[in-house]
Amino acid sequence: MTDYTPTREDKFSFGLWTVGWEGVDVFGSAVRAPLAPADAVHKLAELGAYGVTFHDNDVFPFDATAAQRSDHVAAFRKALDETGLTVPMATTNLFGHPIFKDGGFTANHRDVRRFAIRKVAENIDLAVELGAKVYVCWGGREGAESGGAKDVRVALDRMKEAYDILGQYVLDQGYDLRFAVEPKPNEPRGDILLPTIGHALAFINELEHPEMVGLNPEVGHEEMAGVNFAHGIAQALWHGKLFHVDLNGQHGPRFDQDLRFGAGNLRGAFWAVDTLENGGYDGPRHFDFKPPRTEDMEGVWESARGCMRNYLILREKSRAFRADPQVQAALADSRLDELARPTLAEGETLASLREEKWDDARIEALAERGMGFERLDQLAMDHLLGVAE
Ligand SMILES: [Mn+2]
Repeated sequence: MTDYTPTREDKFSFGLWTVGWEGVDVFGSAVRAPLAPADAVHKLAELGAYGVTFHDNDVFPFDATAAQRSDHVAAFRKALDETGLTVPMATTNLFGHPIFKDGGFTANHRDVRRFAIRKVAENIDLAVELGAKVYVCWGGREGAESGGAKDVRVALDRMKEAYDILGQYVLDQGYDLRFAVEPKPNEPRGDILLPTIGHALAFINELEHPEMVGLNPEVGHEEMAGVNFAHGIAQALWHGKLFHVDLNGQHGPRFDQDLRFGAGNLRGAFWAVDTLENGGYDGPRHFDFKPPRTEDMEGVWESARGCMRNYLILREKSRAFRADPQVQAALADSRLDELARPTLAEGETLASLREEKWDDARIEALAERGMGFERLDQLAMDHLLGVAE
């Protein structure tokens, strides 16, 4: 049993916009004062995070002059230097300003698209300067509320064009930077393009440089679509495309709750941690959550602490689950070892498979055999609830 105190080796990172969220929502105004990026950096470092991430306009306002921008960046950089916090990822705000009301990369208005691509390129320069290795693209405004408003096939041409232009820019500059698409099904748009992990994976294959583009799946976004987050990131890992991950909490298909990690679907969170820890993911454990607007700053930091604490608790539970001899026996009884064996033996062909003799007794025996999944799942539940023997 550990005391669940995070260390930098745990690779926890937070977006400036998470702890800095003032609580403005669809129905209400700000409940908390603005938080200076430098103050967020210092506090996150104190809490045990190793990294901080940002949208361009988390660091400087949309309408900042060049001199103002440079002052804001200097203050942010000073805090990074003072704390040793890294910037593993950065992203662009292509959703806040009214110019992006119909999207950035896929806005029907061509001038808006040109402005959006330029804004991303400028922030890529800053991201690389600050050491980022992943550049996230969340297209929250890339979508529509009505059928005729967006020609989806043509919009995807424009989306591809944007990624191709920006990918070529990164190559030309010699930057060590990869892109990560963040899927979301809806909100703020009625329907967003690239709504799930699967849609995004298929899109990436159509790009000029698919090797430069992967995914930044978010727990809540996939669960809003009613799909299994752990399965989604497992498939992303299988494709070699899990470049980054956004951890938070969600209660099923409803508005985007952005709860602290571990709140909401706790069993889903357990399997997400189990998949990250055992699936070969080595990147940041990044929290993209919103401390509820009921909280003062004390509550904000409690919420941030809770994200890391819950991850560490679940990591410990996952390790204990995998190490438990009863679980190992149950996994074997559930034939997980057989799933790992290729269906054809070495050198075998479909013809030799078809030569195998089958009779009714053998078919019936296989049909009758239970899979033991309930036993296996209850063992997971016992570990999760802290009553495993
Ligand atoms: Mn996110």
